[in-house]
Amino acid sequence: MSKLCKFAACQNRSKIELFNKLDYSSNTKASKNAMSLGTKLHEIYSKHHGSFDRLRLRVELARFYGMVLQRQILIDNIQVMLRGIYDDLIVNFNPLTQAKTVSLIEVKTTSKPRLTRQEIASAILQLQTYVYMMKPMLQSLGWVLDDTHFVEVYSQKTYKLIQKVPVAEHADMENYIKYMVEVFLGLAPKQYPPEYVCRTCPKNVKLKCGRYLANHKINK
Ligand code: SF4
Ligand SMILES: [Mn+2]
Repeated sequence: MSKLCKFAACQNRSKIELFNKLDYSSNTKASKNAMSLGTKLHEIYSKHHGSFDRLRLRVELARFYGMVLQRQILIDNIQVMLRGIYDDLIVNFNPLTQAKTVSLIEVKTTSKPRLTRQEIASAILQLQTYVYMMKPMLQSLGWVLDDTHFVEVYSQKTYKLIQKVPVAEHADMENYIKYMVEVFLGLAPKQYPPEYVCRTCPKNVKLKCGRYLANHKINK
């Protein structure tokens, strides 16, 4: 899911990452450490957000739909399979109405002071895709989705929450997924990001990017 949702930052990068087996063995030790620290932080995060309702709902979801959630949709005769593991959720309680609603959480970790605009855009799209994917599942289990969900960004240095972005449900997710599919199939023109975005693109992706190769000489 996170590869698909890089679409919001660079359409070409998400296509390359989704449809190629990329060799990440050239990743530096530092980036590997950052990745495993990211995974660890995700775990620490979930342990500290325990409420009874949250745990109950997580267990119900896993029991009925499995650990890896998936939803199949048919768009213009093309089968699209969304698959992924959501990060977390919170169950909100409104004492006035006694109503409980569910907000989904997308957790990101970073060693930088903040995520870039493109990284936030990808995280928002990822969260909205999970909202779209999980809405019928939550409804079937008798839960109501809240209007607001959150992207939470944690520092890999201090473990503190450094950014919290409220996110609404996507207005027309089905149409947006259709657009992504059209771009991947070459039926809609691919939009490229401004060139400064390429500075944070991994080398093994750059080596497969036509625009990058056309503009730069790369030492392989
Ligand atoms: S090098 Fe730039 S244009 Fe190419 S995939 Fe990476 S971010 Fe996208
Ligand atoms: Mn995450």
